[in-house]
Amino acid sequence: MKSTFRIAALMAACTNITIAFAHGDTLDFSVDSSRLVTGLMSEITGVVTPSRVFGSEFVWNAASSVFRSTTPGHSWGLDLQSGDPLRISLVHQVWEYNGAELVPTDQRVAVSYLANQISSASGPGPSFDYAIPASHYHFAYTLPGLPENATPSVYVLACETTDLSHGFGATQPYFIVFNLGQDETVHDAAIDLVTDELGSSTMVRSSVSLGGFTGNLSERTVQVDVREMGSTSVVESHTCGLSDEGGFTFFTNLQGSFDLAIRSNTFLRKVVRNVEISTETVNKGNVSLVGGDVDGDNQVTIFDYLALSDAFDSSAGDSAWNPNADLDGDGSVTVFDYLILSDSFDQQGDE
Ligand SMILES: [Ca+2]
Ligand SMILES: [Ca+2]
Repeated sequence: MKSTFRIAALMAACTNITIAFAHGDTLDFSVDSSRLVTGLMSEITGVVTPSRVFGSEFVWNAASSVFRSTTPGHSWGLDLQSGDPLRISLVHQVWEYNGAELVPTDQRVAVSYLANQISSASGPGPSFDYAIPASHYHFAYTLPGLPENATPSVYVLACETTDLSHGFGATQPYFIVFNLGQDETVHDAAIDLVTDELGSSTMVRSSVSLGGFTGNLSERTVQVDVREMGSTSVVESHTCGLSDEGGFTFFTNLQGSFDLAIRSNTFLRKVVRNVEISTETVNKGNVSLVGGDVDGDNQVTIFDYLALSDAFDSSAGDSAWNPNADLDGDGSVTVFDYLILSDSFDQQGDE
């Protein structure tokens, strides 16, 4: 682990050193091997330790009736300076720590800075650009929709910061572990788990096109099985929420070459072969999936026709309703769903 002594930058970054001491440790951006890297800077000693995991606390803000946090603060090293443009992106759905594991949750975390405001989503996507200000700065994080008596919990936000002016590579994804009223021992356990599972992980980024589907992609998931190359043996499985555009990400500590088997409900499986996973973010581009598999056996046959016929003309709430027959996702089973099925009739998904 490389540590950097950064007291000079700390002094320059803080207008009043006694205020800085009242802060938690800060999220520091520096440059290593031509890429932006994140570190944890002690505001007591100025020492920067490379890190991709940061702790923070949500506190009820009575004025705005919302849980709010303004830590970690941000600092930066000598390769960056005030005025330089950066982009913060939220790269995954928020996780909740249930005391044993990280579970994707519908709870969103909103991030704001000056006039910028974004909220995490069901998949990757939201981002804003900003210029590094003249001094140490803070984003505000809030938990929209949670009341003051909300159940204590721990939430994890995945972020990526991109340099827009020097051509430095983007940071590896980094993770902020927010405590909402939980005992600090639980918060610490969550930080340890995030450090173990995500703190040195590789992000795999891809997207799907769902043939004929016209509904809301952000309400859907894909299952990605990471397989041994040339085999159907599954090494790891991920259920990934989609962005509005079909984007998804997952994090893995695997390294080497693997096949990715990608599947979504009523769509045939597609295997993307020979995907090299290293320590760098992997971009796999778009994968097109073929729809029409009402009964989920990974082929489109007469049985899918029969199941669709049984549900024909039904909508949610009707006795004949079968959501899997609503292939285009418009909320009812119509001739348009038949057309999707006809187009892919007799096809089967990859094994
Ligand atoms: Ca089928
Ligand atoms: Ca439909």
